[in-house]
Amino acid sequence: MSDFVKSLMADVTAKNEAQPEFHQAVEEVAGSVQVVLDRHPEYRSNKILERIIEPERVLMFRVPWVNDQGEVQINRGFRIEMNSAIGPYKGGLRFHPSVNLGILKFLAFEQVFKNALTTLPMGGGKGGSDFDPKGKSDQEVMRFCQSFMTELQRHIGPNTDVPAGDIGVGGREIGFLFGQYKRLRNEFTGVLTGKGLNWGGSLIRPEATGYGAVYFAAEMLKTRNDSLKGKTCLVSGSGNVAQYTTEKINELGGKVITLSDSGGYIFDPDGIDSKKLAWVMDLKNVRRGRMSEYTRQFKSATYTEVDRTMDHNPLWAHKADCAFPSATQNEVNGVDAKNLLAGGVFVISEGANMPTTQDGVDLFLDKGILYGPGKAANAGGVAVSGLEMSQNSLRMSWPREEVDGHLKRIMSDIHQNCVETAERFGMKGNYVAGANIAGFLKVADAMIDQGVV
Ligand code: NDP
Ligand code: 2IT
Repeated sequence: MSDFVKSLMADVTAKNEAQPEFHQAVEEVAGSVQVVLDRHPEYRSNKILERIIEPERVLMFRVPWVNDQGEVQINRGFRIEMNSAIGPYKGGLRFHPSVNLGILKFLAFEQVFKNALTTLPMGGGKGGSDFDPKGKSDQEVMRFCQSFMTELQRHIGPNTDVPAGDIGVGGREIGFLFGQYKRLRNEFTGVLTGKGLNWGGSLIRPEATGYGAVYFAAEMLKTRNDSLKGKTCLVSGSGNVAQYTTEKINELGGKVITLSDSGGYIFDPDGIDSKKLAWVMDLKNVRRGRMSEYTRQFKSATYTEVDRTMDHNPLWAHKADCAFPSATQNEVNGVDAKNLLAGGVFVISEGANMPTTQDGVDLFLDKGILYGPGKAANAGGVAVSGLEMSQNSLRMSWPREEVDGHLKRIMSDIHQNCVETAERFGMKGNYVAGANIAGFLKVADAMIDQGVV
């Protein structure tokens, strides 16, 4: 680590106590952009990186609501408005009991660079709550969403800050949040993305993150004159991103042999084909059940429960060609990374945000495999959110093929930008450096143009 990064990290850790995920995300970007700062002293004298790591605004608020038993519940709500240099704050909302300030700051920080890579005019933000939607009735989720939006609405707007979904926030939650915003503000605007199709949503938005992560993998494979056809793939998670990752891999001729949730994972050596995937989608999106039920339905599969005493996740130890971590942060550690390499995996496209720990990332880069970091590989979701905003502004909706065409082109442009930028800064084939530097340059130049704000 250089002296600059060391002293920056000493400041970051002192000022942002107990936020290990935020420290981790900052350290990775700082390590990548060091070479840029050396070549461009104006970024250093303008304290660009020091400004980027300080959110423009952090909102934290009480979310009181009443459960079905009539008891008062209190959750904590957040919105991190990280950076608006290139457009309105944009990024998802996460509802999960693990949510805290540090996790949302890491996500908002990553979002700034990701959104810059999409080629669309979006700043970075993230928000959410420690509310756990699991086991709650639709009525409870609605009351929670209404209370959450009652405070959030005063801070957001279609030209200010445009939230969307993330873990625990899908179509149902976006509907309840949008309804309350409209009621309180008396305006029908594109203030959220991921909306229903008949009230301002965009075709392909539900599919976009997963499809995009697979398009990104296909682009990486293309650099080696290869494709996804016939490739065996490991996918983690079983939510929005994992589902559409699986759908697109199947479409392109690959085979998915794993899926998971926080309880455990299933291994299905016959592959999770479109019929099995339809069953998983019903299980997760309609019945809101657990992956453990899969083996009762499909005898070809085995289920392994999560064992927190293990130093690795056995999902990543299966033999395969490609891996798509699509559940959550730090789900692939150094031991998992070793296991992936030992099992033959040479393509990793991250659907989740920061799913790999730094020692894992270092190992992948060391071995020179095709490693697409989340902020590039999963940018398709927010990119189509940007297209939803455009359609809302035009008061139009584009056909499926048109949005999918834009998504494909954007993923290919992001890939190209990562490749060229890494090469320009002497790190050929390093998509981490490429993504971090390309995202940084766009935001840094906009910040310089706009003065010290
Ligand atoms: P969902 O809520 O739809 O699904 C999340 C999945 O991950 C579930 O299977 C869930 O299991 C599992 N999971 C969540 N937290 C944990 C945990 N702590 N340990 C183990 N498993 C966990 O979320 P998404 O699919 O939308 O998001 C998945 C990842 O993709 C996240 O990292 C998110 O930030 C990222 N992402 C999402 C985008 C989007 O458009 N939705 C865009 C870009 C990135 P369980 O049901 O048991 O909780
Ligand atoms: O992490 C992400 O990029 C998302 N959760 C999607 C954000 C968005 O605004 O669509």
